[in-house]
Amino acid sequence: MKKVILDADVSLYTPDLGFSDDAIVVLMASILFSQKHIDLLGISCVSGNVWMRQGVVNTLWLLDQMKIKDIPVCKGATFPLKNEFLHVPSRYVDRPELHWVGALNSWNGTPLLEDIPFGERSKTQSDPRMAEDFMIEMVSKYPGEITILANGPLTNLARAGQKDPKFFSKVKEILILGGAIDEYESQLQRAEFNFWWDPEAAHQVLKSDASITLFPLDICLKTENRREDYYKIVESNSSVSAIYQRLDQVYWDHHPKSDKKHLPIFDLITVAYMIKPSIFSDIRKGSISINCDERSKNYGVTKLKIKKGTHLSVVFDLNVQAFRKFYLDLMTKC
Ligand SMILES: [Ca+2]
Repeated sequence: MKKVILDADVSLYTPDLGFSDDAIVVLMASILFSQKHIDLLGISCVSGNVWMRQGVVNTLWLLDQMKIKDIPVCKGATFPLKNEFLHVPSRYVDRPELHWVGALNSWNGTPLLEDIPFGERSKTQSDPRMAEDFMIEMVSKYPGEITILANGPLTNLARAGQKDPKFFSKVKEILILGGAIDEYESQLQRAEFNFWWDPEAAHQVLKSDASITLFPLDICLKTENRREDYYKIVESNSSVSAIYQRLDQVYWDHHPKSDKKHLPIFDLITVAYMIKPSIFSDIRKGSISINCDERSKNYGVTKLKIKKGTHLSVVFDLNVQAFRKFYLDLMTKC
């Protein structure tokens, strides 16, 4: 059975997108763990879409809903390694060129911790180990066996690599959601959020000797999350239907007139690839460079250089219908 650590910035819902894909990934990982498809060793939290502490509260709440008690949830980094603007976040808020500022929406001079908008926080405590210590301990115990799903900024992984220089060589593979390749040039004109949040961490992880598969915005934007799928899950009476219904209610309370039906859904990609790699295609080997010049407006922007024989694969395409089927099967039959 695959041994897995999920490292993520777990928000619960996003006003524009409805139920957050970060939260869905925690549910998917919980289901795969319950159905004995993976051995989920733990979930480590990092700031990004929400502040790290909020991610811990959200993750513990989600695991409570899934009646899972024995998965360690670790605290990780609140701030990025270096990104000095982010250490003074007020300087970033309201910058028009940024589409999404994530945790910076909850900032008034300090990272805010908000209540769960429905129900109570979990009474379960987080694990006493810090994210990087937990990851180092696990890969040392199971060298060459652990898959890390890195669905948020890469600060925790970079810190693990700084603390244990052999950390990356002991990981089996890292599946990373981050960066933008062609999409940046063509439409976005900005860095992708996860890498923008902590460009130095992304740089350190990508230049490590770990076996890495990267899922940039280029492929994320091809995914589809449909409202009709959402209702199929709610109506399936599966173990996640009630959670979907509650979060859906929050979405509609905020957007009573929204008619958005097809939206991309990013974070599920790493889970889908781990379980069904045959869904994916157009995989290119290469090396990635990241702009780590804080004075540049392209801070955090990635460039791919195609090169054979590197440890880094970048995935550009997927079978959208097969991806939807994988997601729906998992969520409606659990
Ligand atoms: Ca995320």
